[in-house]
Amino acid sequence: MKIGITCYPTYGGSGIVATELGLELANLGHEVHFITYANPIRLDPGTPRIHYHEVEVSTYPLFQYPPYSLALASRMAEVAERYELDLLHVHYAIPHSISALLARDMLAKHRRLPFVTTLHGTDITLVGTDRSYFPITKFSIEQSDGVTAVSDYLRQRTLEVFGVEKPIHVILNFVNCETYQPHPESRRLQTFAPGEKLLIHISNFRPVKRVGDCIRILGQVRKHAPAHLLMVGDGPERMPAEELAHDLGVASHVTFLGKQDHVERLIPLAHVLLLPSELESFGLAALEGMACGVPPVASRGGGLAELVTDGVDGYLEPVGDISAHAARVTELLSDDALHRRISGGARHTTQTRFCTSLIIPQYEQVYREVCRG
Ligand code: GMT
Repeated sequence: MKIGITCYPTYGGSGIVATELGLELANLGHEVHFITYANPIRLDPGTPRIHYHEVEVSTYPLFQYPPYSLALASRMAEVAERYELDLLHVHYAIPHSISALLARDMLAKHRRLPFVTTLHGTDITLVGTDRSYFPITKFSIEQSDGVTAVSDYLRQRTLEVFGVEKPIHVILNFVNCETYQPHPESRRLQTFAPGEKLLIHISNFRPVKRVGDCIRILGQVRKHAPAHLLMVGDGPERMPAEELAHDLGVASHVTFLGKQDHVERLIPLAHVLLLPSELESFGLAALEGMACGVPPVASRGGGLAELVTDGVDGYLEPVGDISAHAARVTELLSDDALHRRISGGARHTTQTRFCTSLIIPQYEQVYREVCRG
């Protein structure tokens, strides 16, 4: 098939899922056209059957807000026509779904161009419920030819919040089990903090991630076990987290690495992955950790419970309960047998439920259905 993919090409989970999906589809022989305002971060432009079309948004003094959604819709229609795309697949409803709807209508006289919307989380739980976007998000879901959600939790929330009657397919996120692998030797030889065990947190440092909790957890863990925390990513909560590390006297035990392209090289160095978010519709970072045999200690609730089985392949604790999170991390750092068991469980869960080969065919099936009409 010839598939157009649109996503936020930044360090968010939805952009990463969209990019990895495009790469896997190209690997399976499909022709994939990314239509985005910048090259997605994990996309190697030299990959066979991958094409990249930039959306240029020109400004004009009249525009206080340049109309990106319209520029995107024009580009989608143009690329679809020129390359004879079979469908568009947009990731994150706002505004991609509306742009796809416009592109579909623009071409309606000449060709059929169905579109699939994948809901990722904050497009429903935060932004979509904002009054300014609620009606148009609901409309875009109803108008999509196919809708998928990355967890059953997100599917339920969408049905509750928007009251839509559209069937929503749950297609869980996936990870490439060859790229994301354990490396016990590199863990032993890590040079960030020789002799100490590493904790890792990866996110876009938005308030929903509760990055300050990672620092507080480290503070408590260090009372019982030598540990060093790698903070990967960047965003509005980074500075407050750096200040908190100073205030709690643990600044020399935290390394802020900023945005990193190859997290698959960093994660295997760690013993535990911290994800104390307020809410995750899925929690892709936890899955990437599990694939590398790095057990997540994460917040209970949302979609994380569809991924992590408490005490089997990671731990789930109440949001904001620093002592509970810290106690689990301390156990994993101090008890090698326990760590081996949970780490093995994490890798096993990934291989049996979340590897690309298990998930990508589910997207292909949705594509076939919407193309049949
Ligand atoms: O977590 C973010 O702020 C980024 C956001 C996105 O859309 O880029 O992530 C969402 O999508 C990811 C990929 O499907 C999920 O793993 C994350 O759980 C979800 N984030 C939230 O629900 C907060």
